[in-house]
Amino acid sequence: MRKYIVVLATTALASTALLAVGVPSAEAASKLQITKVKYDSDGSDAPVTNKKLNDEWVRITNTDDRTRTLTHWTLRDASNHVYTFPTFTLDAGERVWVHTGSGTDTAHHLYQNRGYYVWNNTSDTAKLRNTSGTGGDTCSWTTSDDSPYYC
Ligand SMILES: [Ca+2]
Ligand SMILES: [Ca+2]
Repeated sequence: MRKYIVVLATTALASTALLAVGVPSAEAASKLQITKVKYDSDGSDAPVTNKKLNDEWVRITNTDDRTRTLTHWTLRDASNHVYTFPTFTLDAGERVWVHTGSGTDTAHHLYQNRGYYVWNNTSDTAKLRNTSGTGGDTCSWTTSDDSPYYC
């Protein structure tokens, strides 16, 4: 019986420690959030077309009340395929869609100019990082679904 109680106490301690680690991090404090991801473009992946590549995207929202800069920030997948943002700012409350394929960058649409899909259809993680390689936001998914995924 005594051993049982000790185990319970240890488990409680471990849970508390985990909670403490999970609380306010730079990530939670980020004002630039990955809010939506369409990781599986409509229809079959093959044959690959630029239209389908651009139907694969990550949406980033500036949740701050002031303009935020994304210049030279990075967006990467779990396999470390890295996209580096060009000179770019996002006004308060605005959103930008980062498409996988090619196109002309605008105030709300950026293009990674890739020749193949980058976000896995079954499971993957999108990581947004600042110029120091820290902060930003992360979004993970583990289900196959061609509907946009809300992070
Ligand atoms: Ca995909
Ligand atoms: Ca598909």
